[in-house]
This record gives sequence, C-alpha cells and structure tokens, in this order.
Amino acid sequence: SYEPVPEDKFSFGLWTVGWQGRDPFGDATRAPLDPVEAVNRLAELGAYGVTFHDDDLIPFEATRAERDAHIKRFRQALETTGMTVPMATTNLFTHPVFKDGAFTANDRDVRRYALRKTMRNIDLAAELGASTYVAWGGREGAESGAAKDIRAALDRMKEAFDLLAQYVTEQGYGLRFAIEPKPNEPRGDILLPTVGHALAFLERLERPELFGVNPEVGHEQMAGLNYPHAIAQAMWAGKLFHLDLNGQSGIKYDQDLRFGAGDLRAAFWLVDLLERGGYEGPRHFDFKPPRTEDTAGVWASAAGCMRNYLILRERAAAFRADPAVQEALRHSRLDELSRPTLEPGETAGALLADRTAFEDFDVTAAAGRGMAFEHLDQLAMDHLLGV
Ligand code: GLT
Ligand code: MN
Ligand code: MN
Repeated sequence: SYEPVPEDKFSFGLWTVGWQGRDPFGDATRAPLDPVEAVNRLAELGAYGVTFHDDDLIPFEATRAERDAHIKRFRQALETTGMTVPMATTNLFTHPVFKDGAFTANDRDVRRYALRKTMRNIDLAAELGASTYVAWGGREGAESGAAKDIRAALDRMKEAFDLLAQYVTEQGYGLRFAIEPKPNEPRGDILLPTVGHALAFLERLERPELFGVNPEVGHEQMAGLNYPHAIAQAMWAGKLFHLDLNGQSGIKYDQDLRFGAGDLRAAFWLVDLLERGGYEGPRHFDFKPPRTEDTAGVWASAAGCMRNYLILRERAAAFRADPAVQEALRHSRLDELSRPTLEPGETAGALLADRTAFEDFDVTAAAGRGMAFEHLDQLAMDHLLGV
C-alpha cells in the first residue's frame, strides 16, 4: 500500500503547507496556517517530522514572552502527536534588512545581526532535538558586477560558518550544517549556486566534518543539472546530510512542485539511488502547493508528495529485482564498472608492461561492442509506468 508511516521518515517544512500563495505577481490566496494545525495534519497524513525557520514558528516582531508561548504550544503539539524536528533553519531572506544578503551583506552590522539571529535559532533547534541545521543563502548574491566582491563575500561566508561551527561545538550541540545551493532567485546570481560549488566550499572551512549539503531537486534542475548525479556525488563524498524533495519542469523559475511532478524520470532514479545507496536521513519535502489550491488542496498536495515517493520506491525495487533487468545490467557491463581498473597492487610500471592493455588491445573490436543501454532504459521505463 502507499500509506506513509513514520518509519518512512517523511518530513515537511512548516513553510511548505503553510505557504499562503503570495508570489511576485499576486497576493495570498490562502489564510495563514497555525503551526500546531500543520503538525497535527502532517502527523495524521503519516509524516514523522516537521522542520521550520525561526520566523515560521515565531513571528519576526514577537516579544520574548510571545516567543516562549509560541514555542510552548509547538512543543505540546510535537509531544501529543509524536512528531519530531529533524532539521531547522534560519530565515535570512524575508525581512528587508537582508535585501543585500545576511552572512555576506556588504553592511557589517547586518552580518553581525544575521549571526545573532542564527545562533538564537540554533539554540532552539538543539533544544527541540534537531540533528541538522540547514543554511540556504538565498539573498547571498548580486544583480550587478561591482556590487559584490565575490572573493571577499566568500571570506565572509567562511567566517560565518566557522563561527557557527565553533558555537555548536562549544555548546556541545549534536548539530551538523547542511548548505543548500540554488543558482538564482531571489538574487540574480546566488553564491554557492550548485551542489558542486558547495562541496568545494565546505572543504575550506575550519571544521569541514560538520558541513554537508542539502540539495533541492528543483534547484539543480534550474541550473540544467542532473539531480540524481548531484546526490550521488554528495553521497560519494559522505556529504548528503539532508535533502529537499520537490518537482521542477526544466530550466525556469523555482517551481517547488509536489514531489513526482515535473521530471518524473529523474524522481525515479533519485528514489532508486536513495533506497539502494543507504541514505538514512529524512525524506524532506520542500514544495509549494500551487496558489490555485484551497486548504483541502494543500493536504492533497502534501499527501501526493509521500504517495509518489512510495510508488517510486516500489517501482524502483521491482526494477532492481527483475531478472531481465539483472541480465541487462550485465550486458551493459555495470558489474565491470565496479571492478577496479588495476589489479590489486598493480603499479604504473606493471600497466606499461601489460601488452594486452595497449599493444595487443583490439581497439576496433572494443569500439564495435554495443553498450545495450537502450534496452536497459526501456526496462526501467516499463517498470516506472507499471507495464
Ligand atoms: C525557501 C527556499 C527553500 C529553502 C528554505 C530554507 S526556505 O523557501 O526556497 O529552498 O530550502 O531556508
Ligand atoms: Mn529548499
Ligand atoms: Mn525551491
């Protein structure tokens, strides 16, 4: 059955089901959603976790007493439902003060404020038992060339992450950071635009072991990239700390469709990869129920994210279990790719001495061997379509 259960580890951002449908061209089409109601409904639907930005839970202008009251109600809802908070993050993009960025704003006092806002929410994340802290730098970027010294901005980004890592270490919090790349929107060009940029950047930090990535389906696809490939490289690097599942149709604005909408074949390969690759983190949805939807449509959209994941999980497992697929994989020589190119202990000298590798190698015969990928891919298509 495609009924989600907590063991499936599905989680949702409060800002996803809570999105009121405000876009650059139109006002909100839905009323605000009480975070407590979100927790209750998501639990009923079979999710195990909920994630939040500080401002999703506690209005930006709240007094200290109001803040405490919001947290108390939220905690009670978590306790009643058994829902967890696997991840939290900071809103460093909505308020006008962040118009030129947060950790990399040209204004130094804005950068100091951004660090304090983040540290305050890190305390709350740790209190609520989160293990991952996401950092999406949506406003860290520029629209014009002289406006941002990119090398200086990367220095400031590193400074911010080094400080935050030192803070969680000193506090003894069991938190790790996951950097979320995005190529553009809301800035014309955003820093750390792809998974590859983020992976390279985080190795330059003082405590790289505390940093991984939070790749979002649509964000890599906005850059024209292959999301399952990005996820595979993050896994290979031991850096897939978290991920944002949603749907996107090609290179255009960030659509945040429900998971499974948009590029369905990429979604199939993604689920195949996550399930076979031993990813044990949350299956986290970062989508926006379209503004055409009323409240019922919001919950239908959320349920659809999980249902599509479960359908794809079943189809991917059937694909891998099919004897015809296993034979096709052998014909395509996937087993050979897993075999090291050199013999154990073989040196460059030994390879040079191996005449079969070069002098006697039949290049023409090798070039003539078909890879049989089309047959293999059609088997995948048949399984995906349930044929
Ligand atoms: C925002 C953004 C998302 C990020 C969230 C984390 S908020 O909605 O579009 O991709 O994951 O800050
Ligand atoms: Mn996201
Ligand atoms: Mn997005």
